[in-house]
Amino acid sequence: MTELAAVKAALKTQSVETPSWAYGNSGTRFKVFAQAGVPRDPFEKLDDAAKVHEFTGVAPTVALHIPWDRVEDYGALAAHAEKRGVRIGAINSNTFQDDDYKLGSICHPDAAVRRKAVDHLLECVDIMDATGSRDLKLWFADGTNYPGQDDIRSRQDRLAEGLAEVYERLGEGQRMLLEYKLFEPAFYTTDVPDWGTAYAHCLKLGEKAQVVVDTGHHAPGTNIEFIVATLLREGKLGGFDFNSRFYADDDLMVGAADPFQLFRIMYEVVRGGGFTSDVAFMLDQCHNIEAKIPAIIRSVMNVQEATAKALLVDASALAEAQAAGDVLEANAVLMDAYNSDVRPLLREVREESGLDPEPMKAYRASGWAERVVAERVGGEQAGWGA
Ligand code: AOS
Ligand code: ZN
Ligand code: ZN
Repeated sequence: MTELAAVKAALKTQSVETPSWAYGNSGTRFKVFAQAGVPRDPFEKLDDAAKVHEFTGVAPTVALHIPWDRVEDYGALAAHAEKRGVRIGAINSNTFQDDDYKLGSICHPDAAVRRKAVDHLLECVDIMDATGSRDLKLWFADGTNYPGQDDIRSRQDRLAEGLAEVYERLGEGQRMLLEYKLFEPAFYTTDVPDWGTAYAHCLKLGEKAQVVVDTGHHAPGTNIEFIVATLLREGKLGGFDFNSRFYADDDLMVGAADPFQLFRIMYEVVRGGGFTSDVAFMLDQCHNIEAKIPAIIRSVMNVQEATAKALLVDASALAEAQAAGDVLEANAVLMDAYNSDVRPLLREVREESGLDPEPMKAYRASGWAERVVAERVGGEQAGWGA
């Protein structure tokens, strides 16, 4: 296989998971702008996600969020997904939208609230069983706002205890993905604020526990690709929540704010063998002012473009320059790949896969947007910004 053929083959195996909540209405705490034609239930979210897969060819799984995607029969939901040509991806838990969780969920000082939170997580594993989902994605809004409000160490103990109970419940082939976030909604301490804390808990729990890197969850200036390289080295990178940020957890389209950072991250993924391993490439975004399905198609394409550039890095030229201590040449090798226009290559990849080379145009021409506006009345709010 030529090098280019290998790059194309790799791009054809790529898969980007789209989140159910990105298809529904969402907003900031100031306003939710409702859009016409948005899904009215989880089944319709899967219909939209199937469109993204149909036009990109690389978005075969859809992350669910419980309770936003709660249904009577999860088997039927999974069957509906399959009928549309997609599968259920990660199950995202929600231990933050209930009055009981004011002081936290599995780190809460009251054992009864902790019980309720853990029970919810166990229910999410039941849903994984029913839908065939592999990953339980955990993000906790737990933390404190004021020094002295609660005991930092005791909260870590409670976290470890709750996670261990859920870990024990995981079945064969199921994983627990623990996400960290620097701050928000808590502002003084956050119980899983960084990759180190997430890593420490996952290490103790065992092999099925892995860390999730949400690209919007770091302090400005954090070198995210270094974190990615480190977690991959340790075999603890479970996946990504991709999105863009300018300020904090902005949840804008991945690759929109800083495509160079996305390239650097994807380069470390490729370098660390993460592209061919079990790393889950998920989007975690909300489309508050832009049309949702095209925004998700654009996001998937942005990940593809960054991946293509990362795959194009001339590894032997880079290694040679690095070994020779040729700083400028090593940097030039990386920048050459980044500055390549990979759009023609991706158009070819799509054509070879029987797809339209231009997913955005093909989606617009499909008439799906007009059809759902006519058919769906009274779309759902995703949950964010409610
Ligand atoms: C919250 O800030 C996190 O990014 C979560 O990953 C996610 O957005 C939420 O759990 C959606 O289900
Ligand atoms: Zn996230
Ligand atoms: Zn987030």
